[in-house]
Amino acid sequence: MNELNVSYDTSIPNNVGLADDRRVLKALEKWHPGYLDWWKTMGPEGFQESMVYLRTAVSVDPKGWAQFGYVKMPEYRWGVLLAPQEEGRTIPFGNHMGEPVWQEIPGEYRAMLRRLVVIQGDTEPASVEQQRHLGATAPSLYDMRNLFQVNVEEARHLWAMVYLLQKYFGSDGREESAELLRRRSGDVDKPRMLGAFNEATPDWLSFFMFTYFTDRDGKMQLESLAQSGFDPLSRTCRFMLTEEAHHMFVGESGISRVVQRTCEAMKEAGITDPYDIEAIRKLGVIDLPTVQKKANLHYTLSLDLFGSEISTNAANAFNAGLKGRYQETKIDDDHRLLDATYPVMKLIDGKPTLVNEPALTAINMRLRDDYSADAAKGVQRWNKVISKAGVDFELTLPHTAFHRHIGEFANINVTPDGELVDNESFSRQRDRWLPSVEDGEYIASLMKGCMEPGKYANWISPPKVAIDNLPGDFEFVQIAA
Ligand code: BYC
Ligand code: FE
Ligand code: FE
Repeated sequence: MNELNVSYDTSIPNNVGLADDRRVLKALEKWHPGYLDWWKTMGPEGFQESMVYLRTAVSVDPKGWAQFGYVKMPEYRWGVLLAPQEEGRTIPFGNHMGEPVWQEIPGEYRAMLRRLVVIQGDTEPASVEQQRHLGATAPSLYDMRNLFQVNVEEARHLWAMVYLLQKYFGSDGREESAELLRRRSGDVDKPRMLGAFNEATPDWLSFFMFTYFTDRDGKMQLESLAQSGFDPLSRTCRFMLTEEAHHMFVGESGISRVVQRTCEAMKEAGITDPYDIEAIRKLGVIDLPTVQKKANLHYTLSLDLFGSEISTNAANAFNAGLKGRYQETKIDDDHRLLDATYPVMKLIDGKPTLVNEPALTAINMRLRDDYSADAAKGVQRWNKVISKAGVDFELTLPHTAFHRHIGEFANINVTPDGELVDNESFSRQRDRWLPSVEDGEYIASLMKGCMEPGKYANWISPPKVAIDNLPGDFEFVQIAA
């Protein structure tokens, strides 16, 4: 079998030889109906009968892995795809560094690995649930298509983790796979596992922020898991990363178009003060200070996803060779972190201060730093749009101690500039830093579906380039009557 190509000789497209792996095939076939039920009840609301112009993975060859075409979402071919096995790959870090990678799970690491796979798997359907109401208010057919593309691919990422569970974790894996379909984002009794995945994604500005900031946590975590000594996990994450790039593009270009449109409208109306919120909102666009507040919210919720700055879980996973660092193989050190230190942000005398800590327990902090640096790049590009339009305003990322619920800064109040304040002072100023109820209501008032090919809602610019070399007025979704 050519493992670059996907075979369709079973009900589940795959490049892992499922046709010859009856046990796993059977387990997945048993899981499939429950999955489809989940998709129909918790996936995108409405539009399930519409033809959506989606890309589907048909190969894992980096050149030309996807094929575009109209599909009804429930008929999307969710497949199990692993990047090709690398000949002679060795474990790139930790206590087993230099040993050949594992094709089966070493018994002593089973529980740790299962936890990582389950947490990763849990986020994927969670995001689909969070975004399920957005179709009806899409600002264009192009954006609607992007939403649904992200949704079907996150759902495929669930398949990716469920495959690992079913293949390598026996009856525990089957039980976990069932649980992944039972938990629900935001549910009081059966919530999703990580904080950010139980928050609402109430409007399209949040959707763009989520795909920019939270999908980027996905990128960083997948990059770290792609380093894994457990080769099937590494290979599955490597392929997921191919899809991930588009999710972050949707977020970055989405915010860019929002910002662009606001600046344009201000210019046309002769408004120069970006803080003249009343006047700007009369134009039916989203004022830049509100964009900043949404960024503050989604960035900080995403920072929480990196866990505590100091973590023995992270150290154990690193030592075991299960989860590495971002671009592990490109880092110039011993890859075991025997004596290394890393600067960790801590609260000292009321000030967030960098303190050297053993690098091994500071793995989460390091990944979070790599994330912040990566996230800052898009913010710079948004600022270029603003300055080019001649508006005097700059978007920034808040201090990493601001609005945190996990780790060193969970129980204190810090301003976006990194200054420690008391409860009362924080509450008084909260609405200047984070979206207020009123901001939410204003944004909600703009959210009306715009469903004619080539038309875009007033609060967002058309894209400079759409997808698959198609023009912006292409009928990206053929809405079923
Ligand atoms: N919320 O040692 P600690 C994606 C728990 S996103 C709730 O500080 P650790 C995607 C933690 O579980 C990527 N609980 O942290 C994006 C632990 O509990 P237990 C998802 C939290 O373990 C968009 C305790 O606190 N993938 O793919 O070093 C759309 C102490 O933990 C949170 C992964 O995350 C939280 N935020 O690091 C779709 C990769 N943070 O076990 C998809 C796999 C911590 O003591 N996961 N806790 O009861 C991991 O590597 C790690 O579990 C974490 C946490 C990085 C999440
Ligand atoms: Fe994903
Ligand atoms: Fe994603």
